[in-house]
Amino acid sequence: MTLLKKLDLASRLKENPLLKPGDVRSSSAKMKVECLLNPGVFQFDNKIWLLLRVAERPEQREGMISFPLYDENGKIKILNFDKSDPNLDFTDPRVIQYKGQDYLTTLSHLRLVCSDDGINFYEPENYTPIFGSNKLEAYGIEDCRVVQIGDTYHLTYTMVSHLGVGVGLIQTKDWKYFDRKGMIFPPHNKDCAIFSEKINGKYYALHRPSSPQLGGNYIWLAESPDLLHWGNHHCLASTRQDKWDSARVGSGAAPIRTEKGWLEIYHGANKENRYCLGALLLDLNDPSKVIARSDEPIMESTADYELTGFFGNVIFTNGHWVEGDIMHVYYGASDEVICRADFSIEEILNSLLRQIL
Ligand code: MAN
Repeated sequence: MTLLKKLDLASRLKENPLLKPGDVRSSSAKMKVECLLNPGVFQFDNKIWLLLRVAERPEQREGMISFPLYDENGKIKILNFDKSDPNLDFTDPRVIQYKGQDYLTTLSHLRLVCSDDGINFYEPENYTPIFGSNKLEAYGIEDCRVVQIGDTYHLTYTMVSHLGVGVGLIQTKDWKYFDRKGMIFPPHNKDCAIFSEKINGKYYALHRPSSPQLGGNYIWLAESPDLLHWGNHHCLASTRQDKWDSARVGSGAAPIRTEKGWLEIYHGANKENRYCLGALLLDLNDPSKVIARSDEPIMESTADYELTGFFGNVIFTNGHWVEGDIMHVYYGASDEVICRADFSIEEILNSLLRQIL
């Protein structure tokens, strides 16, 4: 009898993809929604909510590349380039380079959708999107993690501009009024997830600084007295040569407290930009201690919608909610559509603890 290798631990919903670019309105008549991706997830008002990243650009004309950004007055400006221009590098569908300057091919904002069952989502009335609003967000805002501490939701998201990529913090209690706290981790940094509770009197966060020469794209831990000032940084997970996470790693949503430790779902990519998910287990009392880390991905692209799309072979998560042993993970597939896969927390923990026995 031939045993089929179980490819990953994820149970994908048969309803996937749950949301596609055509399912939400564009922010203006001039824009087209190109991708929906990487949602933050939270519970509010007895519903499950996603804070979607909506990536837009104008309808593309033959032979041209057109994309939006905010000018110095916060107004949308469209840049147009002829594809035959030798100064233009557009080999990556996500970024272009022109005369040494990097731009994004789409402009992202954050949009709220909600649901009673975690499967069928709609845009509620009277909740406004969150747009980039200052020069550090001139190329948009992306990939927001949401964590609730007491009655306050903390949003950590990527701020993008020609000055670099950093982490912004926004706080809200009602999802109507947003208190923007500015940049909490300066460039180059992204993938920041705040823990849902203090440990020994301090707040903790995972973050991902990048270092082009020494070091790389690694997951770090920081602590803070007030969520605004962060210090005592430790590197928790670096990339691993010749493995599925050889080029970059970055945290997903807030770690989940389990009896065995803090469980963190992270993404790892190799040199070919194939993004998979893995898990880290951190000590409950001292999260700078890594107890275990997945040797193999717990989820990798296998479904059609994960293999092809705006940027194929990508599974990227920054949001989940937990119901008993089940972790409902929402993820961007191929940087284009929103999907969900469910996992047994116990099964992930067993896969990690088996490795260290
Ligand atoms: C980066 C970010 C993510 C994106 C992945 C895969 O990590 O831009 O938003 O999903 O790349 O393209």
